[in-house]
Amino acid sequence: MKGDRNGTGESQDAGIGSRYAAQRSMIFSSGPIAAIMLAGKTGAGKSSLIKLLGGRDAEGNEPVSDGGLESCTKKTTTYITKHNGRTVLLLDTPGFDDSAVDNLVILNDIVSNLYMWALQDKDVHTHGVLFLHDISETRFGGSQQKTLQLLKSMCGPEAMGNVIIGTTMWFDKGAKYESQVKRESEFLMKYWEGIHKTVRVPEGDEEVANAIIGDLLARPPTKLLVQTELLRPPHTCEATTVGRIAIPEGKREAERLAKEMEEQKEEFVRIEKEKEREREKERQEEHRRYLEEQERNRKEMVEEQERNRREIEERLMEEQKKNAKEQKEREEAQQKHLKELEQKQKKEMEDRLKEEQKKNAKEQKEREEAQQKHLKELEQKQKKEMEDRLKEEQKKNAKEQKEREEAQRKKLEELAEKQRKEMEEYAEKQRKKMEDFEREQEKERKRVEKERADAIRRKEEEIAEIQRKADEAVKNAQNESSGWWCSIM
Ligand SMILES: Nc1nc2c(ncn2[C@@H]2O[C@H](COP(=O)(O)OP(=O)(O)OP(=O)(O)O)[C@@H](O)[C@H]2O)c(=O)[nH]1
Ligand SMILES: [Mg+2]
Repeated sequence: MKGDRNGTGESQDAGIGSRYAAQRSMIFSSGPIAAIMLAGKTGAGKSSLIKLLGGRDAEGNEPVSDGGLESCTKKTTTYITKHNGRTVLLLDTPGFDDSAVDNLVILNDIVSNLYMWALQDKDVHTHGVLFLHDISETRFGGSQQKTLQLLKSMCGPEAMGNVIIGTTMWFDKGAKYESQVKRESEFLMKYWEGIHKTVRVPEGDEEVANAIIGDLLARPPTKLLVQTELLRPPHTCEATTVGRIAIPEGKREAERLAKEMEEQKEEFVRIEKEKEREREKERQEEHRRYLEEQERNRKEMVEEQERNRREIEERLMEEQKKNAKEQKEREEAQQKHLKELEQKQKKEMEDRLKEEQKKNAKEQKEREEAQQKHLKELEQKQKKEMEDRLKEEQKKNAKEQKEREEAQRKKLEELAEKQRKEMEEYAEKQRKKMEDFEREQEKERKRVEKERADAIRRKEEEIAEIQRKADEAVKNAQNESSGWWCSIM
């Protein structure tokens, strides 16, 4: 709406535009049509009434009404119906509530529809507003008052003559009905002035519903204040009376909500931190308890083990004592039994031994006799065999001896022959050697003789020389002594 400066509505957003175009093609085929807005708190019965009047949306769907606490109609929707052959647009609106932000959204939604009607002034004639009020509500609460305020500022004093208040949720009779009647007059006097009329609207009463529509259609078409304001520049909701009330409130509330959200967020973070600290503390405490528990358990376990150990030891000792006693008894019994057994066995053995001895002695005797006999036979046999074998052996040995001697003799002869030959060869060799030796001896002897002769000759020569020298010396000495002797003389 903000950008719609030419007042034609062409620049409305594509969603609204296409929706409107669809509606238009259906609606305007039968000339100008009447438009009525239904308003009121959530659950007042707006959608039910439109359904009762046969209203259908552009897709042919009837409105959805619900008895839940939650608001059923979330978006402003135009429904089309016929009244005495005339096409009527019924604008189903969501109920205002205590939230200014939500109200701003709802208002924007409603206002955009009203603006479209105003733009189609020639085709769409606004015939008024049917405001439904739940008369069973005992209090005229905040959202009721807000709804009233917004509706009044939307309609403006002039259009209030085209507003019908329809009261719903009537009880049939009784005290509750009476109190509803009382509330109805109070409510009318206190809050509404200048309206066309009030009507009681029993649930599902088609006649009353149609009568209301007929009544509004009979009124001259009007323009709600907000429509008039929107047709003037700047064509914005902010510039309308209702917008000036709702928008700052919405903004304030939005800011308040944002602030609240921020505070809540901070509070949440603080609480979370606090919780985390507490959780940490609890965890630590839990951990400490767990450790203590563990320690306790461990101690208990150790004690339990100690107890068990002692118990087992005691039981073991008792068991051992018992076993020792039983063992002793058993041993004594065994000893006794063994003794008896031994005596019995001894006696049996003795008896058996005696019998055995008797039997053995007899058998022994028999065996000895048989053995004697057998030995004798064996001896004789062996003796004979020995003699035969000896004879044979002697024969054999004599033969073998003879053969051996013969062989030895032959061997000796061969050996002697061989030795003789060897001796001869050896003697021959020795003889040759001797001859060689003698030849060598001869040679040596000759050489030695020669050497000796040479030596003798050399010696003789030496002796001759020495003789000669001695002679010469003697001669010299004689010569000298004769001279000396002569001198002495
Ligand atoms: N007892 C009783 N119930 C009614 C009357 N009118 C409507 N109802 C029931 O009230 C419930 C709510 O009705 P709706 O038509 O959905 O109310 P609304 O005003 O459209 O509600 P929102 O869409 O939430 O704004 C439904 O179950 C209706 O059947 C009435 O006059 N008396
Ligand atoms: Mg509804």
